[in-house]
Amino acid sequence: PQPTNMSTKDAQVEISQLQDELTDYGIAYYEQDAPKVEDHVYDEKYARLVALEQAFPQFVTPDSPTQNVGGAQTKSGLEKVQHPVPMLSLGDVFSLEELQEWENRTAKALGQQPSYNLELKIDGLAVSLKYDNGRLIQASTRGNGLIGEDVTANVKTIADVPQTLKEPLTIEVRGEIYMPKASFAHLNEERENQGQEPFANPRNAAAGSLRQLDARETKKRKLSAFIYYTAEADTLGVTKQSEVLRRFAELGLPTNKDNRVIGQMKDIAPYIAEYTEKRDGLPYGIDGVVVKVDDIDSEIDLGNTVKVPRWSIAYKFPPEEEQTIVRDIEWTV
Ligand code: NMN
Repeated sequence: PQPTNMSTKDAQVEISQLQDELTDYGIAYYEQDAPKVEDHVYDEKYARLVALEQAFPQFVTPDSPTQNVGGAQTKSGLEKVQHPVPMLSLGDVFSLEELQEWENRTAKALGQQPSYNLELKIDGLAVSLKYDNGRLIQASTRGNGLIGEDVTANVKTIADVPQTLKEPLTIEVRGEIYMPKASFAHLNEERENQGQEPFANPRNAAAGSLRQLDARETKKRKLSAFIYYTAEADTLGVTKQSEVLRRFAELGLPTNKDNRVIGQMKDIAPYIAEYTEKRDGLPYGIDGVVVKVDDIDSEIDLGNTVKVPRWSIAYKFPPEEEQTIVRDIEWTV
């Protein structure tokens, strides 16, 4: 039933049940790198919980998955790292109509129609990299957004990630560590040959590989990276997200070159169509398109909720037919 047609009692029961269920899925996904359900199942339940909590805000608890960035703060053996600027999650939408609603809210809050930078949503996990005078000094996972795990030694084995920037900058940058499709196929084949459980998808394989206690193991896994964010654009001397990406490339950081600036939201449709088509042929997995307000001052004006930025949203592709994960689900239940 529509949340608005529900009795308070029924809503309370369903909200509490969804909160528990999604928390449980989150632990398997973020902490154990072994999801119990496919992403679209999680996303549908999450969207339902958001709708219910909106209609019955009295049942929003501080520990609801809608109020928390999901992720392990530490795996035994990995040190904890504090994020002075929280690492957030991203809101998502599943249709052009929802994108348009998001754009309406954004334009209204800004009092004008902004330009957007479109980026591919890489199916990996977020990391923070700290450079001091151009030297890589720390790498960490997102964790719960405030506290993540120290994976410096592991990240240093990733060929794409420069140990030294081309300019001696002191800056924190963020991006996605991912496992290319070829590495993923190879790794799973090897695991199956050794009687180990294969990873459900490249994202979980990347997370499992990055969160190793022995960096030599990470090195064997052939991870890659795309860097896409900094809260310190002023250090780079630029004012737009699209320029941040260009500056990253100048610094020698790996960036994805498929971004595009659009002047109005309706121009997103051809981009989505293009990458829906190109998706299978890309050497890495993508699960959607990330829309970011291009102007950084506007981003700062819009700010963040406790969980997601207001200046960015992910459009997620419809689920793919091929279901490698199904077998894993049968094993876990
Ligand atoms: O929390 P972030 O990194 O923003 O990622 C959210 C994404 O992670 C969503 O797209 C969701 O589909 C996925 N996820 C999947 C599961 C699962 O059990 N398959 C659990 C938690 C998050």
